[in-house]
Amino acid sequence: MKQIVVLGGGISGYGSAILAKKKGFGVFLSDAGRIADRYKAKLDEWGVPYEEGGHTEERILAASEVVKSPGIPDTAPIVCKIRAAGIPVISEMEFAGRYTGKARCICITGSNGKTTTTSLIYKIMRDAGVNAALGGNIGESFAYSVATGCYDWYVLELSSFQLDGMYDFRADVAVLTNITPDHLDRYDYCFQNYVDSKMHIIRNQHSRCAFVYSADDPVIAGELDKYDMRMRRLPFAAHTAVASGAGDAFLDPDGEFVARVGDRQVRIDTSRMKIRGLHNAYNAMAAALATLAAGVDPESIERSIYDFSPVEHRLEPAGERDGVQWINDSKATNVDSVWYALESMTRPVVWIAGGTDKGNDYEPLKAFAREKVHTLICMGVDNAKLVKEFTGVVPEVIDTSSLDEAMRAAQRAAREGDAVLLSPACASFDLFRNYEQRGELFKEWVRENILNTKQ
Ligand code: UMA
Ligand code: ADP
Repeated sequence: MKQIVVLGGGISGYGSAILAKKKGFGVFLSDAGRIADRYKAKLDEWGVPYEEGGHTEERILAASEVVKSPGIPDTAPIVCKIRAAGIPVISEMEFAGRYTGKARCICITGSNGKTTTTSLIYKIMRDAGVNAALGGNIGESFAYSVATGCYDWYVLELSSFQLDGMYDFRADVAVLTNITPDHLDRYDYCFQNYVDSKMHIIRNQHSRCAFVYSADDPVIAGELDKYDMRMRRLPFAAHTAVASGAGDAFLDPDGEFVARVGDRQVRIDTSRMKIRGLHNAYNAMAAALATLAAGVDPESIERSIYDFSPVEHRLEPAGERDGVQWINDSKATNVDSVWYALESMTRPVVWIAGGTDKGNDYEPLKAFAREKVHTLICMGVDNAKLVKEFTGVVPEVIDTSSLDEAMRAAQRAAREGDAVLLSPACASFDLFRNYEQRGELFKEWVRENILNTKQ
């Protein structure tokens, strides 16, 4: 009997293990750390043997194939040993992709905009009555959905870590939002390695598949000639002229776009969308093209796009009082996402940034900072770099070391008509558990100290 070993007992791992069990393989799950009680309960329920607190080499090296959780780097000693033993290592996506039957997949990747675009595509599909599941780098795992449900479409957000272990998997519709530097620590600090990983999204695509991508992105443009492009190419753009026989989308300077696939088209006035900014116009164009390619009715797509609200922690309105708007963009953990946040601001800005710097180059943010930001509040354990970079660029730079201190400074600095924007450009691990907690605490502070106080 084929023996599957699953490395990692988080969301990805327990889903893969349950799927392996369901498919009748011998299965063993191994986690170097602790497995959460809720995942253990699921593994017990399905009768999957597991270990935690370490990897037992003999059992792991007896595997015919290993399904590796995406958070485990290739440099982990156990992974090196598995490879040295000649045992294939695949990702959860590769594994689950073998058992989807006739279902088709829309797969979304990119450095920024994955979750927003994936959620929008999923909403469009569900609103149109399509039997679709959501998964990948968001929500429940793909493998768990395949094991426990029966769907016609899977809408999958894919991180580069998940794309890395995919070989035979094929995305029927692939969406690539953009490629800018991120996660370089997992790619030998070589940007091209990360780019190659993102481009795996089009692996194995044939002429009936579709590839939706940003034609404005110079990195993607530089990659296209390197690949055999038999699929239908569906570019979207706001700056670069696009004309693809199969279909395309273009945002005109008045903020309207037409997305066309074959002879069906979607027309959107982006000023009527609930998600704002150029980046969200890109995300909406990508979603429109992907769902047109999947055969959804254009009118239904238009309705869903207008109805779609920002995903939590992504330029999420957190409330308004005394003419000051508070905006939670805690998910902006890199420079490019902050660029789009500042780009979308139509009011003077009090900008809260900082956290764990990932070797950021802040230069691209300086033009918008000069134009729109009157106060930068640095919120982190070590703000020296941010303070140095923006002193002289922004009229006022304030150094703080806790959320409460930062929020009080923001409250003092904000004037009627301003926006207070939390868009950190940094990871959250110095002061917070993760970006979600940072965003939650921001919103809670606004509720308690701004919205729920007496006038
Ligand atoms: N572990 C080992 N051995 C090791 C190292 C870790 O056993 O050598 C164990 C840990 O103890 C832990 C488990 O591996 O119990 C964690 O695995 P994981 O980090 O892959 O986390 P999962 O809970 O399985 O979630 C993963 C994705 N996480 C990462 O890629 C870091 C989730 O994306 C994804 O939703 C889920 O699989 C389902 O596919 C999250 C994420 O943060 C949202 N993604 C990154 C991002 O968006 O930037 C890429
Ligand atoms: P991801 O899942 O790729 O991290 P999200 O949709 O969660 O993407 O958005 C992450 C951050 O990037 C948010 O701050 C959001 O406002 C910003 N963002 C969203 N879409 C784009 C885009 N197309 N280009 C650049 N930044 C974006």
